[in-house]
Order: sequence, then C-alpha cells, then structure tokens
Amino acid sequence: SGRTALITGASRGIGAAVAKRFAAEGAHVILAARTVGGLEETDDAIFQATGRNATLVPLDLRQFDKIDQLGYSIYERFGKLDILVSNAGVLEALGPVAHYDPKLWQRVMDVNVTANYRLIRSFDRLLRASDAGRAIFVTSGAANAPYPYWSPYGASKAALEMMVKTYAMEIAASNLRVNLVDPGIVATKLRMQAFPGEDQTKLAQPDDVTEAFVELAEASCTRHGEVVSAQG
Ligand code: NJP
Repeated sequence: SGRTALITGASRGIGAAVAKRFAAEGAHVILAARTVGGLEETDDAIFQATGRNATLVPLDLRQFDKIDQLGYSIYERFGKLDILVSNAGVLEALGPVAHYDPKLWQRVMDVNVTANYRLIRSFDRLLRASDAGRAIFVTSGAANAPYPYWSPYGASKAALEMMVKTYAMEIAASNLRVNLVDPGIVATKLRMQAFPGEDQTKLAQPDDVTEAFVELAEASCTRHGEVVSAQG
C-alpha cells in the first residue's frame, strides 16, 4: 500500500483485474491502454471500491515515443515508479506463418516485444529509484510450445521472455526485482479472438489470476528472473 503502480492494458481483461486488485490493496494505479472508455470503466470500479481514482493514460504502445513521454511525466509527478505491470499484449489473427499478413506480424512484434523493450528503457531508472521496485511482464505458454497458426504470438512471447530474463541478470545487484507471469487460459477478448465459439463462462476469469501479480509486486518478494504461473 502507498505504492505507485503503472499497469498497461488496463482497459479490460487481465490488466483491468490487476489494476482493481492493486488499488484495493492500497496502491495508486496509473492505467494505460488505447480505449478511453475501458480505462474509465476500470477507474469507475476502482472509485466505487476504494473512494480513490486512478490516473488514466490513453496511449498506443506502438507509438514508442509516448512511452518515453510517460516516463518523463511519471518522473516529474512521482520521482520514481514502484511497480510496473507490463500486461498489454496482442494476438491479432491466427494463421500459417508462410501466409501471415506482414502488417499484423509487425503489430504483434511492436506491442509484445518492442514496447516492452521501450518500457524497460524508459522506466529502468524510475524503478530503481524505488526502495523496492518491481517489474512484472506477461508471457504465455505459447512462448515454449509451437502451436500451428500461432507463430507471431509464440515468437513474440519467447522473445519477451528471453529479453526479460536477460534484463533480470543485468540488474541483479539492484533493488529491482523482475519477473514474468504466465496467466494460463483466461476469459478475455484476446482468448475470444483465438477461440470464437468457446464458452468463456467455463474458463478462469481475470479476477481469478491476480494473486501471482500481487505476490510479485510485494516489497518483500525475493523472486527474480522467474516465470510464475497464475493458475498453479
Ligand atoms: O487480453 P485483452 P488479455 N497500446 O485483449 C491492451 C496475455 N495472455 O487480458 O489498447 C496500448 O482483453 C488493450 O487495450 P486497448 C496476453 O498475451 C492472455 O487476455 O484499449 N494498449 C487491453 O487493455 C497479454 O499480454 C491469455 O485495446 C494495448 C489489453 O492490452 C495479457 O495476457 C493467455 C495495445 C489486452 O486485453 C493480457 O491479455 C496467455 C496497444 N497498442 C497470455 N494493444 C488468455 N487470456 O488466455 C493492446 O497465456 N493493448
């Protein structure tokens, strides 16, 4: 509690659930995503539950200079960042790699890989300025298993994992702890894109997978460079 957390992809799905949970635990949350209406919905739920508002940052993570600007504005306002939850991710379309649309391929790489690199680049100093900085990235089982038609998504998450584990080694001597969460299958819009006919009521819901994020965000957490499963 009393800590400041930036959560990307907080307009719906897992990011919105993590934002509400962190706010309920007493954090001040900064919510980033493109969809203003979704950010406002998350903020309304936080206000209902806590009487406090979030800070809303409408932004497209593919506009990488906006990530730098966000870093500057958080530095000016708070001087540091305690917790980064880099949750935003895209699947785009499923399809065979030999026929995959180059524009969609680039979008997956931009959001799932390059935006994460840019977040690290922009927020490393701010996270280290915290007594107990915590950075949490969101990966997938697809990072370690080749599923036909999932190539950009799987490749992007594999690249993300390798980058984050490398970063963790590089900053091991600092106070900053860096980990990844594998959420498992969760009822969200992204999951719906991959499996349109699926009955999502039978799946884990976003609120069911927030515990791993809370654990990794705690100032007392000593885990570092790990992939933590949110569903056991
Ligand atoms: O997906 P969804 P999830 N700029 O689609 C945001 C991983 N995962 O909650 O911009 C900024 O409901 C988007 O906001 P908006 C997955 O890979 C999931 O399932 O307003 N933000 C929205 O808030 C991802 O890393 C499952 O459209 C951008 C959010 O990202 C994470 O979990 C399984 C953006 C996506 O919400 C959360 O995904 C697994 C951009 N350019 C891993 N593009 C699962 N659900 O089963 C997207 O293994 N966002």
